This record gives sequence, structure tokens and C-alpha cells, in this order.
Amino acid sequence: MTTPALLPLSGRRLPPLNLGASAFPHHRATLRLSEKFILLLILSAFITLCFGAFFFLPDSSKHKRFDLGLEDVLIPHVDTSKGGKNLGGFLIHGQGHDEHRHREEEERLRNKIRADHEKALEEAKEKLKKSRDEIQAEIQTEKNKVVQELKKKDSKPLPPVPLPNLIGINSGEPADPDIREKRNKIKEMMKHAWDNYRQYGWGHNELKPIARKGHSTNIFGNSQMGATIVDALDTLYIMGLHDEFREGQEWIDKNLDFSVNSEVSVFEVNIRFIGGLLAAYYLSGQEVFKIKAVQLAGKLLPAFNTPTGIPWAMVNLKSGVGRNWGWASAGSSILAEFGTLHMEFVHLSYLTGDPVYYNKVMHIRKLLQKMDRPNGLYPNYLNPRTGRWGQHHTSVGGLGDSFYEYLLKAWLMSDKMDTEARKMYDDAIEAIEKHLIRKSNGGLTFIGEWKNGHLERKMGHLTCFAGGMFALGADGSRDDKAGHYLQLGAEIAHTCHESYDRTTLKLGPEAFKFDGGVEAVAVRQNEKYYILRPEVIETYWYMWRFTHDPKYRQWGWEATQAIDKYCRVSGGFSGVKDVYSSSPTYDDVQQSFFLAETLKYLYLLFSSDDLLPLDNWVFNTEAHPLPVLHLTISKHLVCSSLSAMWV
Ligand code: DMJ
Repeated sequence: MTTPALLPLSGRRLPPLNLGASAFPHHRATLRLSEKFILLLILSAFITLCFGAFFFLPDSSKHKRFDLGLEDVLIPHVDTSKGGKNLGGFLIHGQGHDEHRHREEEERLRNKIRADHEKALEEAKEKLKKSRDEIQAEIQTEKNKVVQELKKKDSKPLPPVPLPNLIGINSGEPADPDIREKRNKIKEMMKHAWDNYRQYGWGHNELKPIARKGHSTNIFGNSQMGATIVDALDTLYIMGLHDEFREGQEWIDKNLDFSVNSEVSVFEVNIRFIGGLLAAYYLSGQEVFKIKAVQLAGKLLPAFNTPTGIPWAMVNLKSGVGRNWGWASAGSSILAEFGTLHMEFVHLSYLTGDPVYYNKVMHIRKLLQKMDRPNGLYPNYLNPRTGRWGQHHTSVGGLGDSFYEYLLKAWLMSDKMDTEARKMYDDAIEAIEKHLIRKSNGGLTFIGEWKNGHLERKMGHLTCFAGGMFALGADGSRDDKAGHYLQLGAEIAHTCHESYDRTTLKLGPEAFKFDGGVEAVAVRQNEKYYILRPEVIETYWYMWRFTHDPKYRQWGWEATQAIDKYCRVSGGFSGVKDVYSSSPTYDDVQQSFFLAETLKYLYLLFSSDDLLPLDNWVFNTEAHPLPVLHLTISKHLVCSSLSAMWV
């Protein structure tokens, strides 16, 4: 009888029991533990009794039901003389029962129950002879066994998958010495950011480069999850900073633990952690990254337990309890959050062979497809309880942005097989062009925001990623409008460059207006900051890859110099609060996306195209490259190590 050893796992103490000394005179000291055994024994005896009564009391209605039940059960038997049918050594019993055999069987079962009972009693008596310490030691051993088993289960190596070895023939080293020098400068900036984080913020989520200590925000919860390490890994790898990469890997291996009582953003953890770990895995082939990604994904799954399957914005990694941001329209989930899981989740299903992740994101897609869209636009807010839209705000910037990006990238990542995603992207982009994209009086193309039936003529720094997206989606566009979308991408890149160029620091503000004579300039004080964001540089890079127009490298270099001049401090890199001020103040945060995205895109801009070619890699929204999956189409997703089937 092994059950008693499991009792203490519940951590609950039983109230003192009044069996005391008279029942077990020699073992007062072990009384409390003994009581648990005794209770358990009594309970098991009671259950056995009930079990016996249920099955064997003559003429009870249950007995009759049991007989009837038996008629449908397959019992090994070869005697067909009473009208039963022999099915390959198994008999389906007919009406006529062998009473004698039945009684014998009952007797045999009763004896067995009696024997089990006595054995259990003996074992319990033996246990009770032991000292409290011995029992506790036994319990501990049992507990350890369980923990070890669980650990083994968790870290069971997953099936091997073929790793693409496509990160550049010569690590993307450019032939031109001037370009090489610029690329080296960017690598040096990465080293400066990393080394300072290593020194002052190691293990924390981010770094405060001026205070020289760790930093975190609520998106990462309250625990030190080393966000910067995970986010930076693939950039380190691509740049050939292998010692730093190994340090990061070691930290992750030893310290990255997701069993923490911490409430995190599902979206941020997905794009930064799962995306970062998956990219590190695909680039380096180190199993630890895949294992950690899968463990973490398991912790995010409870967020999908909502009436609609639209996940909560936040989930507690330990309890699995989810909720939404208090500020989001009427308890809504956010389009850019629940709509930016697809790439990572498809890869998780591919790597594990478990369709659970794929099914979650496809369910979201199906639900969105069924919904009415005002003017063909997707509102930013969706209530996960009711499945209804919240406020009718639409944005290609904050709250909406990466949803559109992931529709396109789902198609690209599926080797262009996921045509459903492509159609959704094309439909969405057409509506966006019609309702949100305008030209300013000064001829700048901008993407505004739709708010309750009118267009706000304001564009966010975040929205600037769309230039790259339009260029990336040009090939394969509806009605063969590739030229049009490449042109649109170029116009957005130009506008966003203007938003940088019209500032004192040559760094872009968080949001800029096209209204009342103002063009590409921030008006409100709280929109003048630059927090090391990547989107403008991201668009320069895509535009460079598709056009090779040298102006994109030139603009990228301007941004590099401005960052190095105004954001670099001795303890790392910091955001600045006002890009129009010649003596800017720092926000004292080195964002993890600065290492994941901004520096990576800059480095790629000054590398040759064979470093992570876009035919083979698709970058997630945090710039983590994931390989294109060459999938075949089938009715159901069946993943294996080599192939995954697409619905
Ligand atoms: C990044 O975390 C991602 O790019 C995300 O999609 C939105 N923007 C931040 C950086 O600005």
C-alpha cells in the first residue's frame, strides 16, 4: 500500500484523532503521522466494503444492472454451449449464466479483497513501528522520487528536427571595407550593451544604465527572468559573439525557471522569450533552448481558458490564472497581443509533434474570420468573455500592429501554403489603405488611426514597421500589385525617416502628427521620447533587402550615429525623453528589444544578404528569425520531426 507516502504532498495536517495511546500504546511520538495512516486505512476499508456491497449483495437492483452490464463485456471464455458467440477466444455472454461459476468467482474476489486488506493492515502496522524520523525520511524519499519523475518528464528530449544551416556563407561579411567598418561599429555597440547588462543587471530583465542596476516592468511580472539574455541570444550568435552567447546559454540552463508566482504578459513572453529561445535553438542547435521554450509555452496555455478561447493578456505562471489589462476597453483582450502568437505556436507544434499550440492559434483565426469587421477593419479590442469587439479603434501601430504582420508571416513561414492567412492579410491591407493611409499636404504618406468613425492624423513610431511589412508582402500580393506595395513601403520609410530628420537629435519621436501645418513632428510633450525602438530601422532593412537603394544604409547609419551619440552612456544605452531638446534627459532604461531588434536590424543592414536570407527565414515581431517550414497540406495537423501537415 503506497498511498500513505503520498499523503504529506498535500501539505495539509489532519486534526488530532482520538485513537491515542489505547489504540497504539508504543507510538505516542508518531501519533500524528500514524493518524493519517489509520484514517486512510479506515477509508480504504470503507471503500472496499462499499465496493463489495455494490457488487455482491444478492437481489439488489445494482446486482441486476451488473449482470446486464456483464452481458456487454468481453470475457475470455471458450464455452459456446450456453448460446454465447465465440469471437476469437473472447465470448460475448448471452442470457444463460453459469451460477456455479459465478459463485466461485465471487468467492475468489472476496478472498482477494480480504487478503489485500490484511496485507495493507500488516504494512500499516510495520510502518507504525517505525520512528517519526524514519517515516519522515521515507516520505521524503517518495516525494523526491515524484519530483525526479516530473523533472524527467519535463526535460525529456524532444524528437530531433532538421536544423537549417543558413546563416550566411561568410557570416554575412560585406566586401566593402567601409560597410565592414560600420558593421563592426554596430557589433561594438552590442558588446557595450551586453557587457554592461552582464556587469550590472545580470539575471534581471533589463538594465538601468545610469543607476547601473537591474530593471523590470510589469510585462515580465515580478521575477527575474533574464529577459535581456533571452532576447539578445540570437543577435549575439549572428554577430559571432560566441563567448557571450555561451554565458547566456549557461544562465538559461541553470537559472531560467518558469515555476514562479509571477503574472506576465502572454504576448511579450511569447515574442521575446519563446521567440528568442526558438531562434537560439534553430541557430545553434542547442537542445536546452527548445526544452525551455516548450516548458514556457506550457505555462502560457492556461491563458486560453476563456469562454471564447481568446487568451487573457496576462497569466500567472504558477497558478495559471489569467486576466486582462485594467485599461483595455471593457475587459477586452488586445488584437496585437492575441493576434501575435501564430508563428511561435506553429513552431512549437512542429517541434513537439503536439498540435495543442497550433490548435489554439487556429481557433483564434477561425473566430476572427467569422466576425463582422466595421469597414473591413479589425478593431483593437475584443472581449474574451463575450466574443464581441470593444471600442471601434483600429491601428497599424500600438494595439494592432503585429496582428497584420503575423498574417503575412504565417503565409511566408508556411512556405506560402497558408493561403488563408495571405487572404486575411490582403483583405486587411486593402481596408487599411482605403481608410487609414493618407498623404499629407507636404506629400508625406502616413498611416493614421481610426477612432470611433474618424481618422486621427497621427502616426506612431511603432507604425513605422509597416513600411517593411508592405515591402515583404509585395511579392504574392493580390492582382499582382507588387510594385505598388514596394512603393508604399518606400513612402512609409521616407515619412519615418523625416520624423527622425526633423528632430534635434535625429532620433524619432514616439508619435508624430500631420495636422494644422505640422508634418511628421511630435506635438505633445509625452510623445517626444525615443526609447531605443527598432521599427524605423526595421523598415530600412527590409527596404534595403528588396531594393538595394543605398539611401537605406545611409539612413541606418544616421540612426546608428545618433544612438551612439545621444543614447550611449558609460553603463550601456538609455532612451531619451525629448528628441527635440539639445540637452536631453535619459529615461535610464536599456530595453531588451534594443539588443534583440534595433542592433540586429542595423547589423543586418550592413551585412550581405546571405546572412539570414528572407527566402528561408521569417523574423518574428521581436526580430527573432524562425525558419520557413516546408509543409504539406492535409486535413489535420500531424507534426512529425520531418514534416508537419497543414490544415
Ligand atoms: C517590440 O517588443 C516588438 O517589436 C513589438 O511587436 C512591438 N514593439 C516593441 C519594440 O518597439
